Amino acid sequence: MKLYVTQTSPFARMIRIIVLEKGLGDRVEIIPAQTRKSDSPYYAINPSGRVPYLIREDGKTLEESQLICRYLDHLDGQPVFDHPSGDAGWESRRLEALARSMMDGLSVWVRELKRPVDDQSATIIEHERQRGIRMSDMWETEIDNPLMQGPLNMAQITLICALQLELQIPGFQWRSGRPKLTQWADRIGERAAVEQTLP
Ligand SMILES: N[C@@H](CCC(=O)N[C@@H](CS)C(=O)NCC(=O)O)C(=O)O
Repeated sequence: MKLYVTQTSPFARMIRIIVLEKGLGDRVEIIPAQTRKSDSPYYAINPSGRVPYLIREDGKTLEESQLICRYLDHLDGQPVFDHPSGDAGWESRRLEALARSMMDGLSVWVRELKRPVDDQSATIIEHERQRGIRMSDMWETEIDNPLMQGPLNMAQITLICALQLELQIPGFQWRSGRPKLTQWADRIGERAAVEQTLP
């Protein structure tokens, strides 16, 4: 299989974590894509121009990080990142959605910072900075949830990829005054698959 990524995309990083966690390194070739450039040759491979993008062994193609994570997790018939059944499943989905919401906002912020300084919107940056503060406060409370403290799951993978966008966004200073979230991120950050996929 071929997996198209950029080294800095948090969405693509989630897939790279799954590849390592599931020991799929021999089956998935990771290929850097040139995104956000007019006439990029990548557009002939993926018309949307986005990453992550997976070309399966049967030639079918998949976009969207959640779908690709799920597909790769199910390849061996022993998924470990599926949501549990019943009430725990709703809780797990709720947490994943919150983490994803945070990542979506931070991705807008990163995208803005990558534009030429004169083209950047101070309004958008401030809007996303405020969202980042509110959501970091929320996670300082939610991080006590047993699903965030138990075995690695999609909510945890999404949240660590979002929080570690601190490496790409100098203004995203979420650690100060949030000791529980800091301790959690430092612990998850030591996991081999997380460490090895740092941007
Ligand atoms: N909802 C998508 C988001 C993917 C996405 O926004 N990828 C960005 C990189 S972080 C991208 O490829 N941007 C290039 C573009 O917009 O042309 C997912 O979860 O995979």
